[in-house]
Amino acid sequence: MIEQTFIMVKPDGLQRALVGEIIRRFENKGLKLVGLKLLALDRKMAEIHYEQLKDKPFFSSLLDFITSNPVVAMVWEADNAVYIGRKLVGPTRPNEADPGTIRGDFCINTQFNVIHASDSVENAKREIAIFFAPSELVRYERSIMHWLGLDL
Ligand code: IDP
Ligand code: MG
Repeated sequence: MIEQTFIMVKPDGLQRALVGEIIRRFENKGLKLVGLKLLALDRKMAEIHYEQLKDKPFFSSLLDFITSNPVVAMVWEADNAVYIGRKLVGPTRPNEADPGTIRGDFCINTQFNVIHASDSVENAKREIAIFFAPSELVRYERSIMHWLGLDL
């Protein structure tokens, strides 16, 4: 099933100049970029994005962190995009993330874990709608799609 997933380079990823590296990994894997923006989250937007974590002890610290500096928000599309996105990113705790994953390769702290990836198709839809108007998701064809098996 062709899906879209919401991926966000967090403030630490932007400050550490990892945006290009992260985009490269999603491009290399074969996902299609359909939405991209650099923005600063306000607290309200951050609260909505992380609303499922509102009872966690780290919620307010997470909001401080995610609103402290700009982020890069992206939507990537592929067959099973949500599952693939989580695989490329790795588990939440960087010390559990294997080398080869983004978190496994680039971070060591659970909060400063560089990147967000949707954890379900339902959450992907919800998160994409927070960050992107429908008109900001761009439809286009790439000839390489045939060779990635994406036009099947
Ligand atoms: P995920 O980003 O892997 O989906 P979630 O459990 O949804 O992980 O948590 C959202 C974000 O909150 C994490 O990516 C991380 O930045 C932060 N976070 C999660 N657990 C902790 C914690 O135990 N301490 C501090 N920050 C945490
Ligand atoms: Mg999550």
